[in-house]
Amino acid sequence: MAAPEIPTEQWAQVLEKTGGPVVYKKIPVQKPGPDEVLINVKYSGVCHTDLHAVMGDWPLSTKIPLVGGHEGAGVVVARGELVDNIEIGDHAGIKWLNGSCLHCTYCRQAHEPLCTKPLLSGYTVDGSFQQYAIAKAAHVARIPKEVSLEAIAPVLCAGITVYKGLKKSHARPGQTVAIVGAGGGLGNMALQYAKAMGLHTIAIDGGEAKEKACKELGAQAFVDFTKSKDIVADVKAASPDGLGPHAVILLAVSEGPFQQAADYVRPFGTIICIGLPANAYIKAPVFSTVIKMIKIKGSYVGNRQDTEEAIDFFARGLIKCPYKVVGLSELQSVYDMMADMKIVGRYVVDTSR
Ligand code: 8ID
Ligand code: ZN
Repeated sequence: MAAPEIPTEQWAQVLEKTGGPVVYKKIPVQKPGPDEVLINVKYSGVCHTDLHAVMGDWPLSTKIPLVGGHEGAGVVVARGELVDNIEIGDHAGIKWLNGSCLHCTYCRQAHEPLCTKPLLSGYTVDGSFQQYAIAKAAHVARIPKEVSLEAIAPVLCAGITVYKGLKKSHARPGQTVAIVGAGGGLGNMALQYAKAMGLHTIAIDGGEAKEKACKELGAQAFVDFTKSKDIVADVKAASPDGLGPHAVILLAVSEGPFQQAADYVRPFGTIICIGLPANAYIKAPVFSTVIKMIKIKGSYVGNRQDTEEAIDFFARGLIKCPYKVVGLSELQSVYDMMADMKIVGRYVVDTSR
């Protein structure tokens, strides 16, 4: 295949100071290093993590200036001289873990998200809110050509993360999982992955638009946290035998649910913490945690195998989540809606406009 023409300049959204706003401007196109690929990003999902990066509300600093974005789907247009396992023209994805050392004790055991020297897309290295982005070849997601690039973009973080979290919950087909923050980007994906894995779901979020979306995505029950007078009782009541869900997947960007889940998860159940509200703490009563034998775990994105599996579920047509496409130039307005909790599902930006 003839080498594609690569411009020297491109459009990007740049965070020039923590707190924002992001600035839509032209910046140079970088050249890939020996073990890297250059991806012509066509579409990128907007994850709440990108907003955390803008706000600087986590105890981990970002690079500045920063090009955000870590759900970028596109086409490989250049590769370094050491790269021999992905071709120019292949479809590929930029995910949160842009690269890892592949050498530390965690990488050696395939716990790559725990790498001691990780490169994080759109956080410690520039990400996918630009037309040409760089990633380590070992880590780029392989996307089958028949799959829509705009539809798969949100799988590259949201999909992988919730799929991994559901696996780590050890909930089995036929059991019930509560998805907290089900109306958001990760939440919508979690409802679809859970359904594909044969699980019943209780969706928890706020407002009629999110309720409608969650039910369309397969939620058996919806508990509205803005209306419920007793969330613990309502979630238990929504589980088939009233004992509570076998697992809880916490995706909300608020602290409350992280302090409530232990009260409604069923005995021997598992709580998976994924959402990352700023300055928040998890709380559980020692007595009932012990005698109910509850497990509380953190779950952080997924490794390369989880990535392959999450994409495979999508490619088989099992994951259909609604998303809205806007131009990359409109990214700041997406952040504004996200900060107001107004987004149902995911926004995807089209880098051509
Ligand atoms: O690897 C990881 N652990 C990982 C990967 C990707 C994202 C973690 N995250 C984190 C993000 O940084 C963010 O903190 O997961 C969180 C959710 O990301 P998102 O799904 O992209 O955010 P969103 O689309 O804004 O959805 C959040 C939903 O939570 C609901 C909101 O209404 C919204 O729909 N919510 C809130 I805020 N408070 C709630 C509550 N008390 C609630 N839902 C139920 N109960
Ligand atoms: Zn993300």
